[in-house]
Amino acid sequence: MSGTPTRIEEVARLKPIVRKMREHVIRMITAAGSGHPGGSLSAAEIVATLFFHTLRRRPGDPTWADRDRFVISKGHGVPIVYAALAEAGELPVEELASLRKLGSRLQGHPDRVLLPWVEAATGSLGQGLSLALGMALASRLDGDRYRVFCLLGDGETQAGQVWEAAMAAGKYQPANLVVILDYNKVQLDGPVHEIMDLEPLAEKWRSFNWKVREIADGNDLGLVIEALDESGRGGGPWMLIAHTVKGKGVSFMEGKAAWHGKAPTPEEAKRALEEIAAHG
Ligand SMILES: Cc1ncc(C[n+]2csc(CCOP(=O)(O)OP(=O)(O)O)c2C)c(N)n1
Ligand SMILES: [Mg+2]
Repeated sequence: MSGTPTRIEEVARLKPIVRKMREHVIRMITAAGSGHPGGSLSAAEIVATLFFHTLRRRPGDPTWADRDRFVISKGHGVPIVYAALAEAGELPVEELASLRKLGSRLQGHPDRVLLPWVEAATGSLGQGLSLALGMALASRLDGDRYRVFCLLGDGETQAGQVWEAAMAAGKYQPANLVVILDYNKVQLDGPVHEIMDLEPLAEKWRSFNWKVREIADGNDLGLVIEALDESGRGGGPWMLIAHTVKGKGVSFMEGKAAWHGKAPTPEEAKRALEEIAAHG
């Protein structure tokens, strides 16, 4: 067969990659003895689609000037990015076990100096969208040579700086900025709607002059691919509200704030890996 793959073919190609990424997340956080499984697992389909379908990148060349940029603003979720880089062949799989170790390139939050595959040091929540907006405006000055994608957490969008960036993007209208919100409904210590409800969320972003599209199930590869295909063609700024499940793929982690920032025990990791292998 030749030509552009169909969406069904892309889903079939990405599915085993997503499963392996989830396995890497469990293994590396267990080896580290600390980390954030919940928000890494909820974003697996989004990050896999970006790295293996959407982003224009050059293997082995992290600073290629025309690469599409991806800023993971919810920096604590970076294990899912390390997992994608390992599957893409940019990081040795064995290195994943060095997560959060002193001197490792794989810090608990991304470090661009140590690891140029990540675009920005993030993890102080609320800052990544401002960085991404700056990159998108720079791209426009450079003749729109690259696109900029940014992943936000839902709890993260309670930070005021997110709305400053939202307002600035509404004014400057960077066509090549695409933001994906990992709307997993859970933040560090409880449900988002109880701590500081975001709703009506789509209306808020629309009123800031953004194009808004909801992804009814952000853990459904076909829906994620479809949304990124549309928004990746320009016409932004785009806000894709992806309804996801925190801890997706591991039944005892799903929807539980307790698994926001805790490593599984070796026994829990074994159960998690069995489930991912069975259903992933
Ligand atoms: C400015 C700032 N305040 C607090 C924290 C601590 N913190 C780390 S993760 C987190 C919760 C984030 O929730 P959410 O955005 O919903 O992340 P996800 O569910 O995707 O893991 C908090 C408060 C931080 N990293 N930065
Ligand atoms: Mg959340």
